[in-house]
Amino acid sequence: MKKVILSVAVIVAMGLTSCKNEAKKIEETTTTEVSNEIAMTDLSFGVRGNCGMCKNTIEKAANSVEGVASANWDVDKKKIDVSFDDTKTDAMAIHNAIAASGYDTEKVAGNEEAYKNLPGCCQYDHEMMMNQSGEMKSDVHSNHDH
Ligand SMILES: [Cu+2]
Repeated sequence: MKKVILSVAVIVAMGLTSCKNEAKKIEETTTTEVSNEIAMTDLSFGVRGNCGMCKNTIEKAANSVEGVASANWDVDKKKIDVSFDDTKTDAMAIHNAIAASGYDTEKVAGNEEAYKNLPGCCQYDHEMMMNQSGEMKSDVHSNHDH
């Protein structure tokens, strides 16, 4: 009789253990899936510029860097949002590419020669504030993104 009780206890214990193991396995699988997603680094920094033509030049420069997935410069905020693969490039490479096209970033001053070759309307003020809130704009064109 004692033996029967003991074996029942063993079976129950085994059952509990296997349940626990299964739960743990599911948890591990989920974690692995998350870390397997392609890791894109999102970066925002200030870039000076005036208009839509500047936007094209700045974004083209950023996109020319290998590993950059997307670049979006905001004319009101004087700020760029870049998404890139950090196994292929880094933040400084993007700053340098934009500066080489003639535009000042937070970290790198724009190339002078390239700046002089920009269309007149694009020759932005070197004292311009970067990373603006976008609320104090005096321009009639409003860019509704909400
Ligand atoms: Cu411009």
